Amino acid sequence: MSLQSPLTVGQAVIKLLEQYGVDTVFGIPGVHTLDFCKGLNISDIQHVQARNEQGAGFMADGYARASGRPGIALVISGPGVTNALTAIGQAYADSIPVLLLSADAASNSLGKGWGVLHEVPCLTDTTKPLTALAATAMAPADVPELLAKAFSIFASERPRPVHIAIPIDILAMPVEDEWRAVNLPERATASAHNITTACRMLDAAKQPMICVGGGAWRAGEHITQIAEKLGAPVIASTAGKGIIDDNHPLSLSAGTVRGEVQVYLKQADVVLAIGTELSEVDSFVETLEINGKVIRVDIDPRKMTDLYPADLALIADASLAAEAINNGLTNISPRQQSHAEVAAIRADIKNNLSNRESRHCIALDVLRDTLDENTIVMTDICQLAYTGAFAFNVSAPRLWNYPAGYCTLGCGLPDAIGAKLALPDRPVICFAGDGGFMFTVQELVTAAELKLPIPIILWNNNALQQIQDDMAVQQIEPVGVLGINPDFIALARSCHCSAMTIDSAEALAVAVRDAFKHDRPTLIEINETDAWLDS
Ligand SMILES: Cc1ncc(C[n+]2csc(CCOP(=O)(O)OP(=O)(O)O)c2C)c(N)n1
Ligand SMILES: [Mg+2]
Repeated sequence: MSLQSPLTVGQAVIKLLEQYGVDTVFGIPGVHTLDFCKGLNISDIQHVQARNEQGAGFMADGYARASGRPGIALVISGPGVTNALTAIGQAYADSIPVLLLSADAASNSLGKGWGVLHEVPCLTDTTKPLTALAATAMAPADVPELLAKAFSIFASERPRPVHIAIPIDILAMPVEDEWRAVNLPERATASAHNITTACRMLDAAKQPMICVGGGAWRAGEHITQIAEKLGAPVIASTAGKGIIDDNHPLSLSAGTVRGEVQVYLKQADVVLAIGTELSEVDSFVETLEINGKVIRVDIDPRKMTDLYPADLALIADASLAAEAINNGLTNISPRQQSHAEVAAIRADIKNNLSNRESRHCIALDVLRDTLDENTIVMTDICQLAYTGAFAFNVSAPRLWNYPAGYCTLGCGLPDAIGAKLALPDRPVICFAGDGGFMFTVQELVTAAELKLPIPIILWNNNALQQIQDDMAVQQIEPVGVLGINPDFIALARSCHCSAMTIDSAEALAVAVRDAFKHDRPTLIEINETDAWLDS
């Protein structure tokens, strides 16, 4: 008999996470998570102390968004979960694999309303609508089974978040047997028959077009070859930006939002939509006008019959399907006019920029020239990011991360922290507006503590500008959009960061270059009305 006392469930969970390859968890501990903390003490997993669980959730999202590896948020029951839920909503909307691991009240109290600490009568009911799975472990043996389910969903299904809640009495129970990670299943591939049909339809098309979304992020090489074989222009969702290089002559970048691109899409006779919902958040119209036949490739069968019913439905992993389609397309002459049409649309977009968008472009051009090509951009929800979606070229997927799906303010900085921790050798930069930045500004302290060299481009227009603009369109006098701001420079410095205001293009380039050499984040404030942004 072993003299060593068995691990508690809380400790064994952490050891099992290690087996699944987890190296970092983001959270804030509480009296309910002490058994998890004991586990962290006997593991190599780094615990990152966020300053609010919403920040922890976004960091887990950013970690997963940048790397493709599941991000883990570890929180207390009740407020820990409800604070993190906004970030879980973001991961749900954009199909990002995030595990929300929480404590729960003691199992004998669940659902009874005794008023125990951090009580939510049924905690997983709060997370169910925003997760692929939300479940409470009611015995130690439930825990490895639920974790296996979580990692299996991440590996083989649409990778949406999972919430596992473990009551505090269960967390403290001994684990007598040894928990082992399971072998994870792979994603499905399409039938040979459907691949052949897709190839025939594309071969016969007079004006094929391709729409790519975040689900296709590993399929870039094959999609680029399909586009070249067909001479098919490619339109990306914001999540799909860079899957084919934005600089490619067939790329319309994440241009769905532009009228110029929407008009062009109407003309296609076959649209190959891969790993994309074609959702409203990318176009700002409820339903795009698509007159051609639609071939949809999606891992989620429920997408096939929604706003864009598929004429041909390939329920499959995007990379596997794209590879098979690419291999099936032989002896095709590419449509010749597409290059010139794409160039003309991109020129039109440039000529039709609003004054505000032109100001964004001046700064974005400096940033593009200054940043390494492999820099990961994590944006908050702000007008600078809306313009960047079609005007800031990236050459690979997941370099441009603008979480348009849930479109929640405050994601930028904590997402950048998560990305930097997932891929420490890669430069990571954050773009934020003055309004959104305030939602999670306290995470500056987290980034400073971790000595992360993240430049934060703060686009300051002293307004919730997008909403003020929306009000102006409807002739509504501004309501709640012009509140005062803090002194951002003083605020950042008080959070142990460097900070400066920019007054020229050269100063911006120098500030960004220097920021990557620092042992802390640098807040770089750009005032929208400054003269250097006049074109
Ligand atoms: C959590 C949340 N609350 C409210 C909104 C609505 N909203 C969308 S954009 C926006 C303005 C954001 O202001 P800022 O970050 O300064 O960016 P700007 O529009 O000025 O570029 C608001 C309030 C939202 N998207 N998310
Ligand atoms: Mg603003």
